[in-house]
Amino acid sequence: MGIVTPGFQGRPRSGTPDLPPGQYLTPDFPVLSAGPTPKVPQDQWEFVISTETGTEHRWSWAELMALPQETPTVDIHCVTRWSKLGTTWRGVSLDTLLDGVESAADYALAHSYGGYTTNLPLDDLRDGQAWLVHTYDGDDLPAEHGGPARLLVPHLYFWKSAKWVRGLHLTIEDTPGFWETAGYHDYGDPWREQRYQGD
Ligand SMILES: Nc1nc2c(c(=O)[nH]1)N[C@H]1C(S)=C(S)[C@@H](COP(=O)(O)O)O[C@H]1N2
Ligand SMILES: [Mo]
Repeated sequence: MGIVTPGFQGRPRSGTPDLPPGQYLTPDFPVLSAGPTPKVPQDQWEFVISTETGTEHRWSWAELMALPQETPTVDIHCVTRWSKLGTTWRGVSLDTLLDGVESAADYALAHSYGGYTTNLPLDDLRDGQAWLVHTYDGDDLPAEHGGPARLLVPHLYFWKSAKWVRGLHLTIEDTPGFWETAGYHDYGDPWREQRYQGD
């Protein structure tokens, strides 16, 4: 795009330009969990990326903390219509974790302690778009918000940000997760209001 038209806005106008269609702002931080909160001590915690060939890459808590850390400030959007702008987290970029993982896979199925799953295209976890976070607003991530660590993929609806995440399965074929199997959209772009299958 070489020409900038004065006043042109790529996104539909609404009261708040950072708010996707159909969303409202909340100052709170609601808790949305489909089951009980698993308690995972840091010394028993591990994160595993397994590839389509069965190769496994593992990180202990100490190994995760030894990796380069980032402090993203991002907007989050839940499919139940609340959005929260400017949330600050700390954790490791998925670029760092995927670096050195050899795979021909196009998809990732995130799975959590407690059994929750959610699927994403692998490309959506790359290029500074996703993190494995352990800190929210300067404090340890509270268990109800996914501590010890959760996925943070803010450009998709927040159900894609698996709490208590324990690993990623990299797969050639797309495999729907918990909410996707229940009728939620496979991809979940808030700016295109991809809430449910068929949106
Ligand atoms: N393991 C797990 N991750 C999950 C969920 C869940 O029920 N279990 N809920 C998802 C949904 S629908 C949302 S909106 C966010 C809520 O995160 P929060 O409770 O920190 O606001 O977590 C997502 N990740
Ligand atoms: Mo949600």
